[in-house]
Amino acid sequence: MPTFTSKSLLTVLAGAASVAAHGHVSNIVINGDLYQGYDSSFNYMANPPVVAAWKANNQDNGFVAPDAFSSPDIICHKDATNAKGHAVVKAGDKISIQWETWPESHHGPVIDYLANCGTAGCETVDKTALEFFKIDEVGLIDGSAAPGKWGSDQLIANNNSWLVEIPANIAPGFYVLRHEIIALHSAGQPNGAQNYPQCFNLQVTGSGTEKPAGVKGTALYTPNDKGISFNIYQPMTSYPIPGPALIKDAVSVAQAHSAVTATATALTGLAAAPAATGAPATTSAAAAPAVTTTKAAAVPTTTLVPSATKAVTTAAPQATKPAKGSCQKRRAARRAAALARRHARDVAFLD
Ligand SMILES: [Cu+2]
Repeated sequence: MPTFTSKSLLTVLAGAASVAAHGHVSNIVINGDLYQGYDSSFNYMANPPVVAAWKANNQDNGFVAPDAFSSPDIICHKDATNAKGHAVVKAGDKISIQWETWPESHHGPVIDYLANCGTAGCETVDKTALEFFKIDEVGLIDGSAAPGKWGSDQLIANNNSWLVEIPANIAPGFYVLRHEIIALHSAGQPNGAQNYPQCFNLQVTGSGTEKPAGVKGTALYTPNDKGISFNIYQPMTSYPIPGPALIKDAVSVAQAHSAVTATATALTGLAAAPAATGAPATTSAAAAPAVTTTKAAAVPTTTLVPSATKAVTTAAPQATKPAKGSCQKRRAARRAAALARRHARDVAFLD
């Protein structure tokens, strides 16, 4: 790992933090239907669109560090608030999660969880009460040559997208999908892992009966977990993916890229999903998710629509600016700035 002592160099790098190529999820695709993610431009709109994605204070595409694993920030990213809408998916169907970009240097596992929101739905649920169960995980794929080939590398190779299947036996209802990449490029240092959780509200349809037990978001990880404190700059034979064990019905799917055939609008409220087939409202009646239909069969070859929703972060992240007169806030800001500097350095030199 390079060490830098030049103050001016650090200053330059700190400035790079706002333009560094980190990521967030720009949309999800279910049976060809594209549901928009949360875009930071929504923060400046009087009437932002209702989306299935949770809002979070990660305009800098930053991360949650291990020292925040017991804070609510780890649940759905910093200061996250409930998505106002939800996407509809039939149990057994797949969701393609599209990141706008992901830096190659940020090697690590890709993990997906669900948490049931109960009868009140996910639009108002208290996030600290959610209990997440794991439905998908890909960690180290090949560790023969450091820093190894990881789930994150598979994601990049798959056009920065990740395919996850909602287990067919999951009971219908409202769920939060918590999708996460954990970047390990600095994880050999204390508090060095970087978690990038992203949340979406789902209405799962179908006739499943399973209601797996889960773990509160603030209890998913600890800073000392073997898969959190981990050095990737050495040959590796295995990697212990952190978090609870996969549920028994979890399905491992081959990564593929979903074609986009329509743009869907997030639904609101607690009404039953529109079509008995679980097909989203915007697709035609013929678009049953069965693979036998000719029209809607997912053909994982077409390139995704160009991301018109790509976030442009021009302003430097000001969230770290301390309020006047608060010692504690100033200390937190200093720490955040130090983290941002380290982050910028990581990207500049490891990318
Ligand atoms: Cu980073």
